[in-house]
Amino acid sequence: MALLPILQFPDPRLKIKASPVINFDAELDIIIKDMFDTMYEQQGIGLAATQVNIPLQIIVVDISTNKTEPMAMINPKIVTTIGSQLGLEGCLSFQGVYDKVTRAETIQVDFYNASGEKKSIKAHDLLSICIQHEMDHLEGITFYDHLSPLKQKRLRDKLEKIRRTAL
Ligand code: K1U
Ligand code: ZN
Repeated sequence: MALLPILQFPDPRLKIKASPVINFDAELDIIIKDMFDTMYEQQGIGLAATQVNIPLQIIVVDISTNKTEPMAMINPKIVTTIGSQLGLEGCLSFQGVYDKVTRAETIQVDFYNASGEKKSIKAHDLLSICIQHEMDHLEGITFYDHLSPLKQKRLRDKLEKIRRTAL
């Protein structure tokens, strides 16, 4: 089992736009396995390759309570969105802070699985929020970028306090 270090805000590498995966090979399988290990170890429900300093279009998600619904999505594309929802979000690159973000309620996502097969799913509620959050990471966007300047300042102050007391 390999645990990957997670980049922490405001690391500039979180702003890098990820490139499409071209080779569906053993190296990709290792990256995906390490990303799941890292996500589960951190009690996350999602992780984007950008967060572990791999600038490729790979996300992993599992919103189940007992780690039974792992899904790796390669080169994901949102093809349809319906409605909107306001949900509380966290991020493993912003440990200990949460805020509300407006996202599409339902999305249809086309992607490739680790074997290079084309797939499509419809996602609602938390799964929809999580996939949109992770796909944002691939564009170099974090949930912080969705907040107002005032909320961004409050979040930065809270992060600073958390990190200061953790030392
Ligand atoms: O991208 C990440 O850093 C993972 C992030 C995904 C996410 C959580 C909540 C809403 C949107 C996206 C996390 O998993 S942070 C951990 C967390 O806040 C959480 C864990 C379990 C259930 C709900 C939230
Ligand atoms: Zn995140």
